[in-house]
Amino acid sequence: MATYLLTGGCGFIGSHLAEALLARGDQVRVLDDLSTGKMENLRPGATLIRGDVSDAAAVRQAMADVDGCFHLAAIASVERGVRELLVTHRVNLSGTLAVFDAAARDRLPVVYASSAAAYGDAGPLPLEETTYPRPLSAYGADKLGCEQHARAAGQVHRLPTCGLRFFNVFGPRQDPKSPYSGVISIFCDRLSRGEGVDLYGDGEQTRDFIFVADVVAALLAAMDHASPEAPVFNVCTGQPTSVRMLAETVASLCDTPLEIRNRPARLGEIRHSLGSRGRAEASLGLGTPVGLRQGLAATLDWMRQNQAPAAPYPSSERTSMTMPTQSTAETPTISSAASGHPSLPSESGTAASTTWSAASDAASPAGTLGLIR
Ligand code: NAD
Ligand code: UD2
Repeated sequence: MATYLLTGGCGFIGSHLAEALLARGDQVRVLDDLSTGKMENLRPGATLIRGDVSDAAAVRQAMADVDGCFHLAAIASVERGVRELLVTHRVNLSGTLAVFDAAARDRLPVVYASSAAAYGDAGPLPLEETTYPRPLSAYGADKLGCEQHARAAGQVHRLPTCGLRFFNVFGPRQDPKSPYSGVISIFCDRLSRGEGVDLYGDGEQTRDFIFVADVVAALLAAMDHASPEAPVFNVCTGQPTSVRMLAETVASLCDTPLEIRNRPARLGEIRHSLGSRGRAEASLGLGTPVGLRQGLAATLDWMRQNQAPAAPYPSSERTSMTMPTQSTAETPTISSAASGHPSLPSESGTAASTTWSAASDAASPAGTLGLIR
């Protein structure tokens, strides 16, 4: 049994990783400022330190006595990086440096989230890790910066790291309501309600959509590959899907007519994004990724269980679950999902549950794929 610091553990991907670590008996300490993460994403059994990853003292404190760190905390939005350059840079690059600095003291292994955004408009497709990156956004440039600093920390401090370039990740718990939501969460939310969807541009742009369970499998495997050589791996399916095809597939799974509202193409968008799985398959030993339809069915299944208009608890009980607000990270607030929130609702809105798959297994065939491998 190991103890891991998981930054961003109240976010979409982090909550699934926490679940997988806890299920195999590891201890999970989460560092999260709850800026985009949610308290209800804190998995029962995990401990939360509410603090800012760019606060070096808070990170050092959170890193005490752990065996390694999964670093996922970031402002995961290209658009916010455009509007709030210095804020996102502080979290996305300086926050990663704070993690590397704290880990370097004891040479603790760090697995961190990079992004396909580091490639920008590099080519040709599929993108290999050896492709020369050409980021198009500050977000992508900062993620590439994390990789460069990982290499430098490996050379200077012998810090073992492993970077994962996630492509377009989707699955249960991805928030469809934020202005930065991923297209799959938006389409699943709208179409499962019988509403229309917006299509930016001609809809023929393609993405490499990867289900969150496969991302978790890559994160777990990467911990054994952290090294001072600072390896970097794509986390992708190698399968392109056009946005129009995606809309049609979700509509057919929802058994609803597809109403498309055509919108102008987003500025600065990448036309095609497709990764090569070769290096990750060879080194991390990853299996065949979950198919798009299967992942979509699981996502829709979760969404239907969470779209009920009535909240699972009366608002007064929800208020009691809220963490005390804190203005600085110098005195991080610590709480435990198990002891502090014994009645955290499961995503099905029923009794507390430690795993998402337990609720969904019974509810749909898609649930049989589970999230933990
Ligand atoms: P998310 O927004 O759901 O999770 C990010 C978490 O980090 C949240 O819980 C948030 O509260 C926390 N956080 C943000 N700023 C923080 C700060 N200053 N201090 C402490 N915690 C902070 O996003 P996600 O989709 O789960 O992304 C996880 C990681 O994966 C990020 O590093 C992101 O850049 C990367 N990534 C995601 C995708 C994707 O498709 N979702 C693609 C490429 C890379
Ligand atoms: C994703 C990541 C981003 C970065 C980038 C790497 C998300 C949310 N964003 O940006 O953080 O890692 O990949 O290259 O995962 N679209 C529609 N209708 C909608 C919403 C989106 O047509 O309602 C289109 C959009 O114009 C784009 C595609 O769907 O062509 C995917 O959009 P996205 O926001 O899910 O992700 P992307 O690839 O822009």
